[in-house]
Amino acid sequence: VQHEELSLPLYFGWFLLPAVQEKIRCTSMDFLKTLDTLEAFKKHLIDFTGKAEKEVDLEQYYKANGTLHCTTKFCNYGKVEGSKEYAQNPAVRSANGSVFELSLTALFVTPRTAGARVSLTEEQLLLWPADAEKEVESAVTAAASLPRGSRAHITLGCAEGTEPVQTGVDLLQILALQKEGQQGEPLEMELGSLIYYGEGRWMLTLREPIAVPACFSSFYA
Ligand code: 2AM
Repeated sequence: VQHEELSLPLYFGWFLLPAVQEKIRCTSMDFLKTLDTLEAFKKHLIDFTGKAEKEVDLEQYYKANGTLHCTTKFCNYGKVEGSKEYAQNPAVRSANGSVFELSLTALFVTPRTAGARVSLTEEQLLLWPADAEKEVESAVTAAASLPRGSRAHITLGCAEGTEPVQTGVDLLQILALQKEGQQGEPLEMELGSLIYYGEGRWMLTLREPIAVPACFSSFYA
């Protein structure tokens, strides 16, 4: 047991199986390519560039970082509060190495991050830390009191200089705006309906959720 205490990982999460990594990256690239060419998106380009006339190539804008995964608990090798308790949770221990089916229900971008929303099942919520949403509480998200698991996502890419932890924050902000009813006309696209939430925030809710097999495990850098 003592040995285990010393070996807390950087984080726990669901790791997409190799066969679906490529598929999701393609779906993501297709989405970015389509978004890039939309008149509605071009109208708000300044959100991304800061300058009216500048162009942006979304496919180059976000940098991919490693294996696609959905973080459950960020532990930072035990430096984060609740890491040890999380690692010792019987549900977490018994899930280690098991394959789950994650449901991706939306794709979103902001000037900082690109991600996929993951809608967790009751069984998957057993592996979700109780305080994950509260950690990023801001005036916006607090007012919305979003349900547990709302932060679940896969980071698809980050803009230069942005850390991946931002993706979940961006997602929670979009969901809070959504809950407040702050949204324009949805744009119907092949994959689903696209809504602009201001300040460069776009979310495409998928008509058909994408099911992806993912292995629950811990990650040590
Ligand atoms: P992500 O889950 O949005 O991709 C290693 O940095 C992984 O842990 C990344 O996947 C990252 O973000 C996640 N991460 C980093 N810092 C975090 C934090 N403070 N809270 C939650 N997740 C974090």
